[in-house]
Amino acid sequence: MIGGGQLARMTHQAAIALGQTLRVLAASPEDPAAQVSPDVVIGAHTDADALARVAEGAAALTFDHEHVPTELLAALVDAGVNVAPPPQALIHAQDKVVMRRRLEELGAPIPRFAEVAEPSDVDAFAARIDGPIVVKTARGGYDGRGVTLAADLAEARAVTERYLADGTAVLLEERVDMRRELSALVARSPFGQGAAWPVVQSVQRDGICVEVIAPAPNLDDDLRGAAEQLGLRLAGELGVVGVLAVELFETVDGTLLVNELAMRPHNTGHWTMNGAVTSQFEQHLRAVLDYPLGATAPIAPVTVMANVLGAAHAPEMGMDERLHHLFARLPEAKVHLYGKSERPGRKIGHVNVLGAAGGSVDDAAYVAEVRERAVRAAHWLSHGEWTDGWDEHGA
Ligand code: AIR
Repeated sequence: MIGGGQLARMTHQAAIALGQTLRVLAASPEDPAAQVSPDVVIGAHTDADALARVAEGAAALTFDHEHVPTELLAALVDAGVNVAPPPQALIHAQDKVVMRRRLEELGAPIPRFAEVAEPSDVDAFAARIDGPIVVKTARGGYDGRGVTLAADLAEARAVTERYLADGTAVLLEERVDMRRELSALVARSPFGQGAAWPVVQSVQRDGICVEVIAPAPNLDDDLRGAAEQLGLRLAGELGVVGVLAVELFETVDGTLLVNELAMRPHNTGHWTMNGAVTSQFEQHLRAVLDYPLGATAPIAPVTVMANVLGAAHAPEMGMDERLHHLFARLPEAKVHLYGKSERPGRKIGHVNVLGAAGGSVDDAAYVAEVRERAVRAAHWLSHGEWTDGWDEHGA
């Protein structure tokens, strides 16, 4: 796997159960996956020699991020490496201009967008959509990086000019009036088998996913079906091998629009580690190795995932002690820590909490209670503070 982050770390965890060993290309021995895999190549994902070394003798080569340059992937394929997903699929997760063009061709629902050759294109687009504009870099962004929700036309223009001056390709999109964000997570094997997990709702703060509710509460049956079918259809049309996340907007008038694609395990699938029969990490490996795919059924009426994000000021209490107190208070919380240093806003772990049997995901009070526990647990791990003022020593 190219990349030594948390996604590689959790894929390694799943590989063990399949009798496999995951070799990782990591930037440093401290990377989350490098800490746990016995088979690590230290190097950059932009270095052809490092890529060749990590691929040598491997059954397949896959990714924990989308940043490997296209020409290096083509060279690996030419050298006979089984690159999964293949570069002609992966390009749609690497380059938002390519993705937008292709989705338009396929008739998938997308926001209005424009490619940009010169700053005056911003004015033309603004005149066409008559509403707020989002400026996105075509490549390289994640977790809100490379995305600007421009306050006005002047800002959209200034941001675009700055990127163009740096030689960074950008695209413009209309800012969608949305009810919420959804994610359709599917997997596809080279044999052509597809599998979809229930569509989930994600909650974002400052462009970063903070919470996922699985399945999405109170989702219209037609929309649920349409989102799943769209995910499976795109996986097939694009020739995806592995997990595909289709990030969606549910608009205020009740339609779906595709926001972004990712071809790897995805934050909106972390709930599957405890909440589904097959986790996204195992499924990604099954697909990449062309095994039959696993069952995707949820095992609780609702599972809530809350991210543990590094606090603005890391708490004095060490993570070990925070974990101790968390487990004492919430024995049902399933914690996944990534072994990362705590920087503000950085994803350092997540917590999954399953709702009790007999509840319904469309029951607002039932879901709110599970969310409250998951968020409380994640906040405690980030901040060393209980959101409800609990005193861990007094209890
Ligand atoms: N990642 C990749 N794309 C989006 C995300 N969240 C994961 C990958 C990558 C890690 O985040 O696992 O390796 C990088 O995290 P950080 O905190 O070091 O930037």
